[in-house]
Amino acid sequence: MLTKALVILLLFGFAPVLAQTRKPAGHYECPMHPDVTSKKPGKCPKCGMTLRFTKEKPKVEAPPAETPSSTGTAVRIPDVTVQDQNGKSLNFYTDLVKGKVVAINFIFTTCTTICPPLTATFRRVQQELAAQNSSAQLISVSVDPAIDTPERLRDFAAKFKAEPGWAFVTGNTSDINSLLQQLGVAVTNKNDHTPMILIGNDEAGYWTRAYGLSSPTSLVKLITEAAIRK
Ligand SMILES: [Cu+2]
Repeated sequence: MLTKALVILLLFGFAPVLAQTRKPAGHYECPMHPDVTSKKPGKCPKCGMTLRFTKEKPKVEAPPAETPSSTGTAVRIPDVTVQDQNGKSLNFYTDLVKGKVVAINFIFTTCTTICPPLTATFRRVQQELAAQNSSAQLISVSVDPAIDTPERLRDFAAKFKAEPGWAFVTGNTSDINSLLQQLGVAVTNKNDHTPMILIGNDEAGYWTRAYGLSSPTSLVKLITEAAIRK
């Protein structure tokens, strides 16, 4: 029965199948360049990263039409409860993002691949921002909240000589997962996490994405550009 039904549905194309069974539709997308999409797996022609399967977002999540952004990325920052590296409880949006210029990256402390260079890059970004008297804040969100306790994040922050103005955050798994999801960086396997950085000016409603392993100078430039948006 099922096979016959499938054959019939295949004959009539995929659209009716998807509509009738609500199977998740999707496409492959570059974690760095969401405008790069493909029906097949492959690599991003812009940055060479492996394209990631992305479920088509339900229509209800469509961003409000008036949201301005250079990349067309609408970012709504959830106000979930998080803990920083000092064990302080914070509301992500209200305490860390509201009214500020921020750069956010995504890390986990036991990562042996891209997190150390991502964090070292952020460290240099912080130094360059300080040299320019910038008030931009840095945020590193753990994609492994079950393991990354505030204590672990504190050690990690110390290892990379993070200065005040750089929050390392963790929280309960469901809060962090919903945060990652809404920021568009959720992954099923933490080892596949994105080297993407989100740079935003909350007051201006301006958000852009950057490759987290770009040169610190080019990231600082993007942050400075975000800061002067009105
Ligand atoms: Cu990593």
